[in-house]
Amino acid sequence: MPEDSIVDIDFDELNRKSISQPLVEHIYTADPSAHVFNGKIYIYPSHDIEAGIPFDDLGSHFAMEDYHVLSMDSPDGKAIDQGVALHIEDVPWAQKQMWAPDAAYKNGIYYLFFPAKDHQGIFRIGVATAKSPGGPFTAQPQAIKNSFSIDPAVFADDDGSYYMYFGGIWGGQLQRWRTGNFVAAGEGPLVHLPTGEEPALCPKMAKLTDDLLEFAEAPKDVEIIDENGKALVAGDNERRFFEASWMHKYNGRYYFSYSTGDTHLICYATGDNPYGPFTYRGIVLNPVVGWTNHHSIVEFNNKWWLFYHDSSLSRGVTHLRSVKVTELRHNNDGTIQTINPYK
Ligand code: FUB
Repeated sequence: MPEDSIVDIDFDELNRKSISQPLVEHIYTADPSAHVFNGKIYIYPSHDIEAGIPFDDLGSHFAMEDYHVLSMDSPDGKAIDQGVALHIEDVPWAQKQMWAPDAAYKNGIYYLFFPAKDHQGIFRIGVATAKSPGGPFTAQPQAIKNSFSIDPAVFADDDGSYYMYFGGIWGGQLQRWRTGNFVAAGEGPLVHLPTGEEPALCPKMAKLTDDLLEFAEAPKDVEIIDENGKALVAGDNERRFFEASWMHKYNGRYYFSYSTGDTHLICYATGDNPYGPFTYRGIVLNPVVGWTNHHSIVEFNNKWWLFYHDSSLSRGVTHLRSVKVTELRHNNDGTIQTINPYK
């Protein structure tokens, strides 16, 4: 990830123009996955820290070591930090970099899904369970079999099926799995990537087993197509997938949303079933301060909410972000109104 140029920003002015303020300020939080459990909003973010690791294009400076869960009675209420929900020292298979997590509930158990690098330096996705939504969570001893890359988002469909969407290119290593096996050789963010008119790398998805602890099927590509039915190409940086998968369902349609990474947008694509294909429809959120853009979309009290982050509180430090929330509106034709994070 290239360093963003932030030196010229007037942060006091920016914060005045911001459509929302950080939900908490005592810690840095990012990548918010929001869910409604027992009538309350629970947010599962990354917990950003200053680990003193130099910036590089593979995100080594995102060296997070634990997760905290935030809870809110309503989107305009106070966010309460529930404390440490899971620490990397309590995850036997994980070595470093606890990146964007997600959560789910089934049959009296709360599940935390999270990516981290294993002891070979390969991103895997793990599961931890708890009796209450704020944790503490107990990790499974091994990562999910055949899991790889980052940013799990678990979607519970109306028929009781659960699906995980995941993947991220560059630091998220998705490009190293093109053959189906991890290719360790070759350094730098751009190796192994398709280019130009080649089809873009797809995010991945898999149905979960009944106990939500494993994949019930081999991961499949999530195809994102344009209005003519053609797969988005690798050179289409303003529309192609980079990271930060999310799924929500609105009026019976499946909305797959994601970050475009180096063009800093949250985009969305719609389909008529959880496997896709999904047709590109537009932009959910324009770029925020900081390099990354990452979100979740959830319904609460008959309104829809976008949880997202920016680096305004840290005055532009890319790896010190803060989660925020704002209302999201669907138009009558099912499209989403694009949100500008600063007025
Ligand atoms: O928080 C670390 C990484 O930054 C996430 O996994 C990505 O989605 C990006 O937000």
